[in-house]
Amino acid sequence: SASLPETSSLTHLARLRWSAATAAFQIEGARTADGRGRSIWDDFVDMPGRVRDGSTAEPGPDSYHRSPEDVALLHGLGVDRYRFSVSWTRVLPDASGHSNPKGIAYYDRLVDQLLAADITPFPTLYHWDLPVHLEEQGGWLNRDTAERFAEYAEIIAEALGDRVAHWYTINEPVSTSLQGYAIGELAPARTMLFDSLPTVHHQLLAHGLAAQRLRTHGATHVGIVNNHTAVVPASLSENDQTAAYIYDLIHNRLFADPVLLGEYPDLAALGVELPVRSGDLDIISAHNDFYGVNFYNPTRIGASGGPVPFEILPIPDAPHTGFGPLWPIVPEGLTAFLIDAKERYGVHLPPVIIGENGASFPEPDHADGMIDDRDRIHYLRGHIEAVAEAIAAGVDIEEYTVWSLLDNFEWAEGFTQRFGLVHVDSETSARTPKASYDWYRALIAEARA
Ligand code: GBH
Repeated sequence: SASLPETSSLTHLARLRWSAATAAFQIEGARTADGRGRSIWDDFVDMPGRVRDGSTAEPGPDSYHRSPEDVALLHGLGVDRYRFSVSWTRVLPDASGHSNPKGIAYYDRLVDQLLAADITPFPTLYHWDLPVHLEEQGGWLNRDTAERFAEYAEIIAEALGDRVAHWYTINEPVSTSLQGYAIGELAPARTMLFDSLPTVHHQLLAHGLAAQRLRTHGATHVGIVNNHTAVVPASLSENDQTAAYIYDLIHNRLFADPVLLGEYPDLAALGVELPVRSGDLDIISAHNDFYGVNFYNPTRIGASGGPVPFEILPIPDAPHTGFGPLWPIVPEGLTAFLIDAKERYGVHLPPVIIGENGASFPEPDHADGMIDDRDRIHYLRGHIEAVAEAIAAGVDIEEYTVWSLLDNFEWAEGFTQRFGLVHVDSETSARTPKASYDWYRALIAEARA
């Protein structure tokens, strides 16, 4: 079960960079250490009943105190790069005004530790942890948040830009807009449905403004990272096809078109308008050194008569992850998405970076010896082969990243879902590499050979 992809696939993967990912709120713990300010995720975890297991992201991996262990694990894997995120409220506890030297020093040390291990630091500026101070002023509904974000980008680039040239700006704006502001599954837990759409434009504007600042501090690799899915209509009926069209519009094109083409898709089908000002789209589309794609699964869509015109359906007979039947495992969906993107965006598609790909399966809370996570190995092998297929079909792909290096705080699912190559005991923070860790290490070595 632990076999590597076939030699023909490995040939296509020879020039790929390899990485593993985490995010600040999911791994750092230490929510009040050294003057860190509160984010919307602190509020979310403190609201009773919001997080499945009632956990608060602490201690979890406690990477704020254990980053040398993380870097040693990355070094053992042999990855080229590490995707982590910077906590806005460690850097600027109140979102503006005074920066916090102790918070910045944590990332400063992490960057030095990575460089000493010959790993390229590839931070994400924003992985969902908006300062509460800004949410109180409307959060991503408020255009001013984009300007505050650019100021934060400048401060962290001033601190790290002499050593860091690779940056993701914003992680999955679609998740923040849809899960955070439209249906309330994620922070800030608002239920505005389509009234949440200004949050799309303001996050994309924030990406564009931050990219400008990063580049003035020596950044050479700057891009956004969007969550994408291959949309499959439930049937050939006109209603299902229309529903699938709308889902593709709001999940994929709404976030990719402005970044890659400098224009929003026609939203007439939704009857909404975005708060776009003259010049915004030039800023949003100006710099794409790469295009970040997080991919987990395809999405089968049928028509619905409810408040939203579509419904997500299981894919009959597909195996699924620990999240259940709505999370089918269909690696061909990744190849299909990548080839479609190349056809849709043509010369406007820069090299693609797979910024996240991975899966959660039921696993024990305590690791008595190595965890034989063959389901995860199977998932990863399938998706890496899918990347090889896309490369063979002519898609320019620069990097593949596993979500996640570590078992961590899975947002509203708390510690109940495990995505790591490394098992983490959420009480003791003890790290134990799983079988998938050894498998990924062998794959990276083999692909380079
Ligand atoms: C990403 O969210 C986030 O960027 C990251 O912080 C998060 O931890 C990660 O995905 C995992 O959820 O993987 O097939 O078991 C994207 C939304 C929703 C995608 C849950 C993965 C679980 C299905 N995620 N989904 S599966």
